[in-house]
Amino acid sequence: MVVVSQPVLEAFPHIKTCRSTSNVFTEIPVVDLLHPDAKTLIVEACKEFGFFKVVNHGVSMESIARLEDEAVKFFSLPQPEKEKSGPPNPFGYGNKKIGPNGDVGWVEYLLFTAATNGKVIVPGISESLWSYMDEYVTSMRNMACEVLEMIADELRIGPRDMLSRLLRDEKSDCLFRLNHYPPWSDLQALSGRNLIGFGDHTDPQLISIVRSNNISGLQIALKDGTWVSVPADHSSFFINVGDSLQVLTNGRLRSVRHRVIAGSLNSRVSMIFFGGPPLTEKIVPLASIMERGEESLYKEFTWYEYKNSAYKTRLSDNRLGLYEKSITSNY
Ligand SMILES: O=C(O)CCC(=O)C(=O)O
Repeated sequence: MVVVSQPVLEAFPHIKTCRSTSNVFTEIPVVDLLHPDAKTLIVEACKEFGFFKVVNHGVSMESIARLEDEAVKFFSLPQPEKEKSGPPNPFGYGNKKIGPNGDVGWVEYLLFTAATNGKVIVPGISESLWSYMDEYVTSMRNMACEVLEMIADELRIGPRDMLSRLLRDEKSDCLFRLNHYPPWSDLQALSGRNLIGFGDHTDPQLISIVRSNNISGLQIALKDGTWVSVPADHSSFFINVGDSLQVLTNGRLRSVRHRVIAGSLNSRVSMIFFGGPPLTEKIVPLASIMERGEESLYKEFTWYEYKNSAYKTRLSDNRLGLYEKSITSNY
């Protein structure tokens, strides 16, 4: 267990707290990937919440557990050992500081590229962690592509691989992240408030797949802005729609704002695959989705431009706002 003390929090006074919410997301859409109605349920969930849970996914619990064990081993190393894998520039180990613009959270993490054409070596990562990660990332890319193909089918937007090709491309810009939220029970000063592990944000990519151990903490914002807690389920995956998929579907699918609350008593370990397109890809509403006379809600940009502009903002900024035209969506 990682023991934290009051001076640690004082050294990071910008770590935010929030009021506890008693709203549990009980109506979370659950999609059985093998069910004949899966694609319809996925699209409904992406329109309403930008978020759903996947079961019957075919990823073996053994491969997930192996990776989780290696991640726990890494995060249990003495701090100076972990620091040898950092700072994240952008890949590697980070502690409390998230990104370059002053965001902090009660989290430590490892960030890797998940490109199909080779990896960026991070020092201090064991052979077994690399190999379990490779295996896991391959399963996640396949799952993300399967979901994107179901979306393309259901929305009738041309060839099935219209969206998934962006993640299969050898220049795709996918990422993989391991997060560890240490317990903070000895921080008495919080007096009933919750500590933010990962501040609220939307993911800039097309799609993200989150899996965690059985400790809750993930929350999403509903359309009306209410925050709801997602009950943990270590054997399932949670899928988020990202900003790029919202743009490609001209607002039909909703990029979901989410955050993580760090638990006071138990460590949370999560693993997230972020499906991003090649840097040169234009992120504009697909011609095949637009109805007659429908206008794009967004100004044109490439993934490279969007990624760079997102990198200059704070987590909670409305990054897509810069690219929105002043037209109201019908969806
Ligand atoms: O740790 C999690 O469950 C989600 C974290 C997250 O949203 C992120 O890393 O972008």
